Amino acid sequence: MKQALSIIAFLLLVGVAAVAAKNIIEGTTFTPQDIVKGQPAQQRAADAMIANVRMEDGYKYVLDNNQFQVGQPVRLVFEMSTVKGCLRSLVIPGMGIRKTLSDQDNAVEFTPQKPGTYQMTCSMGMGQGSFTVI
Ligand SMILES: [Cu+2]
Repeated sequence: MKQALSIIAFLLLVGVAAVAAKNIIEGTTFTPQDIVKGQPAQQRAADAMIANVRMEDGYKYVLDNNQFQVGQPVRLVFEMSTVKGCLRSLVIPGMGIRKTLSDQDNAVEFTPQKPGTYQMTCSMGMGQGSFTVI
């Protein structure tokens, strides 16, 4: 009897582990088909392409990754110690983004819908940067 209970407990554990493994695999797998389907950014947030942005030479927004894909969410994270004054007032016209960055809120997210080259500037047009979408 005791042995039978052990076997049942063991089978239950195996079942739980199998379901957990399946969830982990399905939750993190990202295939090209997912991009084509173009799911909403919220659902695909875990798959966002992250690019870090810092200012160089005072007025250049420099991205450590500046090529993105149509349909894949992008998260730009700004290194605020390098982004001063009006350069924190960020505009990316092609993505409909106009945002004042702060130390507490130093990122913007968007999902590119069309290939092309996109400009980013400060609200006065002094700071300049760009990225491409393929
Ligand atoms: Cu400016």
